[in-house]
Amino acid sequence: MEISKDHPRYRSLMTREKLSELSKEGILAPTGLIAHGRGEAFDYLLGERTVPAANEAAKVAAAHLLEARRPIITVNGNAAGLCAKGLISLANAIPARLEVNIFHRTPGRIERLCNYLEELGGRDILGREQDALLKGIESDRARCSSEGIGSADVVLIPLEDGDRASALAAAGKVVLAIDLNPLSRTAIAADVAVVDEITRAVPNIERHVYDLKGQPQDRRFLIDSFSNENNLSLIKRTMCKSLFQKS
Ligand code: PTJ
Repeated sequence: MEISKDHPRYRSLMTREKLSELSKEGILAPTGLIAHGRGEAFDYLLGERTVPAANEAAKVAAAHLLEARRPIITVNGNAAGLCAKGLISLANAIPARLEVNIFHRTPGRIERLCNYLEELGGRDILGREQDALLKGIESDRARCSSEGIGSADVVLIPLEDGDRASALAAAGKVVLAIDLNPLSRTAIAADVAVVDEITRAVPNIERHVYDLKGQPQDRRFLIDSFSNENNLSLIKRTMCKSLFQKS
């Protein structure tokens, strides 16, 4: 479909077209399009920008990723479709491994996602072999890689569902979420929820990773003084304020 560059929602429309194509290719799950629409609605309430509370959470997420012994970044269809290159770049900066771990799971889709990341420069992608189980999850959605999520101490989960986020937290892992919905079970279960659009959040976390390298004291101070609950309250207040400004 032809979209004029002058259209005020050009970027959003182009992203939708891209996701629609990736859904036809089996990279994005069909319901990933619905999840994207929910995200857009919340982003509208944030003014489609990184608000100060989200930037603070991004900084703390970067601190955790640098403090981790075995950091892992999980990748699903939406995360890959929206931000594959950004996630690869972040993984290299930390460094961390990427693991394809999807909700709507078929062996073919896992393979397609791994190939997609590799074609874009991703290395040592985990997920093809899923030889560990995450406790507290019914069905094969519990499956993960023992080298990746299974043995990770810190897990960054962009756009994850609430069950898996809670199971990761119950397994004692530090859970860092990227989720535009501050009311979601994922955002609440996380140790750090970055309530920001993934294509802004990921390069922002990477920027903080570079800033915090060689600063272990700053990292620990950031981690110790952060409250996810307080941060989510700030985000919700920002959203409410924007609702009243727009009316
Ligand atoms: O590829 P799969 O099979 O793993 O499926 C991926 C989806 C996203 C479909 C699956 O994990 C799912 O159903 O997720 P949920 O439970 O709908 O949660 C997705 C969350 O991501 C929602 O809270 C959305 O608000 C949020 N979200 C959507 N788009 C963005 C986003 N957060 C940040 N940036 C976005 N662009």
